[in-house]
Amino acid sequence: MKFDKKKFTEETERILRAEFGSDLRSADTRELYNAVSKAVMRIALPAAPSGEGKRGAYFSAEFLMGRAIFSNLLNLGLLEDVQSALKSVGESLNRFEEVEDAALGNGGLGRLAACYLESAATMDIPLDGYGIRYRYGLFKQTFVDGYQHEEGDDWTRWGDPWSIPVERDAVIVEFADRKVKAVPCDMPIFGYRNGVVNNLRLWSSEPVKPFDFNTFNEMKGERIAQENYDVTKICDVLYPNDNTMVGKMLRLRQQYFLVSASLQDILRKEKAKEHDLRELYRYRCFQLNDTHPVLAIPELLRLLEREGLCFEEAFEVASKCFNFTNHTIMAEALEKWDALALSDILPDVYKEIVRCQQKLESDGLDRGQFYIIRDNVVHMANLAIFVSKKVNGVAEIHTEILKKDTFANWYGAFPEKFVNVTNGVTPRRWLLLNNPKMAKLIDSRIGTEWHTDLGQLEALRPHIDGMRASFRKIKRENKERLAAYIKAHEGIELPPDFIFDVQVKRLHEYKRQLLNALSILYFYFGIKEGEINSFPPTAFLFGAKAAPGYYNAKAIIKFINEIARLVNSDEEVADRMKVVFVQNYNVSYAEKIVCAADISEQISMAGMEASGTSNMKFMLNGTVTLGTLDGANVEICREAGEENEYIFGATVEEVAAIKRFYCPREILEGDPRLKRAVRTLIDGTFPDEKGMLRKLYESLITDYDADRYLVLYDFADYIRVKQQLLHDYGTKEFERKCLVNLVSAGKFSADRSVKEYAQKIWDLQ
Ligand code: 26Q
Repeated sequence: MKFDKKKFTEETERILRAEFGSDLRSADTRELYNAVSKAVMRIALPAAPSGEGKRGAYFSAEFLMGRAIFSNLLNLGLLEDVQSALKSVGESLNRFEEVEDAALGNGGLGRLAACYLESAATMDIPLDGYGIRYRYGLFKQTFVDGYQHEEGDDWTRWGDPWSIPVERDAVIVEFADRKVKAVPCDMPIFGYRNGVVNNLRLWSSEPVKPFDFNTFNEMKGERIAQENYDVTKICDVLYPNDNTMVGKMLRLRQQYFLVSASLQDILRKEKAKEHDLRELYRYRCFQLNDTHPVLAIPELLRLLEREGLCFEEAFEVASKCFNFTNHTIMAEALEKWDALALSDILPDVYKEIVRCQQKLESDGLDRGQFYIIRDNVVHMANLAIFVSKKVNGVAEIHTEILKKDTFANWYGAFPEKFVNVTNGVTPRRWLLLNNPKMAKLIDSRIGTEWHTDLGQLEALRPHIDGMRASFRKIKRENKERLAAYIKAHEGIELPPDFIFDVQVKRLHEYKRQLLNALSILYFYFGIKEGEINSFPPTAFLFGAKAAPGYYNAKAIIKFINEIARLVNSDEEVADRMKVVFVQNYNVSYAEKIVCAADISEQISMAGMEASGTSNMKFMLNGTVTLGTLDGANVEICREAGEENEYIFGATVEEVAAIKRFYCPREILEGDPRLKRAVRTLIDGTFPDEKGMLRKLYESLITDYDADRYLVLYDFADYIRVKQQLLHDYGTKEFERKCLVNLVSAGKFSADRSVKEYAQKIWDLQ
């Protein structure tokens, strides 16, 4: 893109004057942010939208976009130009680090959607996102006395200069008890330096009727306010659950609102082009991002029948348009709805679901094994599998578990539906943007084609030894930068020459942050008791949000914060250990952390983590994995060689057998120091006025199904491998491992993933 510095500065000044009455000298950060972003939008947006051909739609309740400004500038090729233009007027892009993240997602599934949109635009694949424009994104987290506190996330506090409201495309969404207006707001998705602009369309809810002044004057104002409130409430807030299901009716309304608005919008456009809706599959395909948007299936049936198709015809179209991605094997995260509640709120949609159930029966599928509705519960995953053309898992091991276990019956009946597409991450945000010096180092050795063809990193292999010194220096600088940020935001000092051992992800028992926490106490007591004499200086870093209603997850946060306080205030270990749990871990924090880590902790119980995607981000930045053979870790090992990772713990095959005779108490009795660490949950070492830590203890030792996730079972092996890793750190061999990880990361580009979707599933291009 040709950049005219003078024009850009003039445009920025014009916007400052017209919208804020300020100028470049007097503008505050918010004003400058808006003016710069809008000036860029004017340069970057094409005059006409992209044209013909089949398009894919990614339906997702979550898009965890993060901050737009830096990645948009990078992709438009304007990052350096805008930086220098601002510099010449005494300003800096760094000021925009204060800008809020768009956190319209919880974790992996939402971030994956964001990476896929960016990669699709970069790969010139016609894919648009459809989601909800939550008024408040994922809550902001602080710690008070070590407990998590949540606050609303007003992510548009400074406006949203990267979005365009499109009032003319508004549609009406009908529930049994009320109608709602859905108004779209479009976020352009810029491909990396290729001129492609795809779209993310996010819907907001508004009252249908414009404000009625007469009724208001007749003193019914209160009632109107109430009605408007109910309606707009649909998009108020993102549900902060990750991998657990809570059957909230408002969530049902959110989901229907999203899919009904999106499908009406799409059908309207197809009709305007005079396309025959019986052939919709020639023009459109829909990816269902987990069970959350699966109501799209009965909604499409309903809409097509309204257009004159019979059920059989509509079903045929739907079964060629829809595909379904599963992101979890946990039963509690698969959406289910109470049939009565659903038929109350969405009677016509429910009727379509009933017809799908009838079709399933008339197709001769055994009612005992195959059902969409059973005991008055609607199983959205089953509906998705029955109707979709393809069903995919997100890593090889995960897809195998789906086929053998979770959906074994469906796989038996429809083997051709099941495919794997291993997740990926966009190398633009997760290397070029977050680690520019490393990117430059790579450029200097192999050029820049790897930016859009990550497999080319392989060409670095012969350069590994020659890059070690520069790699070390860059990693060190990234650690200094992170340490300064943590000092400023958490008030804790981390010496950059410490090993940075990092676990960042949502807080969930299956992810086993508790295993990591207990290992820290174990090392700490070992040092204090004089049993561990040499321990390399290590900083243990955590970042995680717990769902506000997830009691044990919150207890684990409290536990780790108490461990941090104990360790960090103990002079005796100050030169060997630090522990920090950063507050409000989000995409922007991740960008700073991922490039500064020495160890990537991926320690879920085998079989539980569908893929993981931070594992890929760390790998791409030259970090070894300390992990189990779970999710994409398996493929990371295959790509980099298992000898370059630190693998421990029970395998999926072993887990089931272990659980049959498992007794966590026996393990404690066999390891006094582990016992001491576990007993800190109940022995008064830490304040526990709410009894949270005691509950954690019970979940590990005394509950029925105690230690469900084999924390204690895997403990000894974890310690063994972690000690080996800490011992290896700093050697030539270890640095080689880091670089082998980086050069082997090619497979984990989201570019590869979206191309696989386009070929195996969407039949695009
Ligand atoms: C469901 C019903 C009601 C309320 C909430 C939910 C809900 C919300 C979010 C269920 C699941 C999620 C999110 C799941 C998720 O993020 N899964 C992760 O997806 C990643 C991308 O595929 C994988 O890498 C992770 O392994 C997986 O945990």
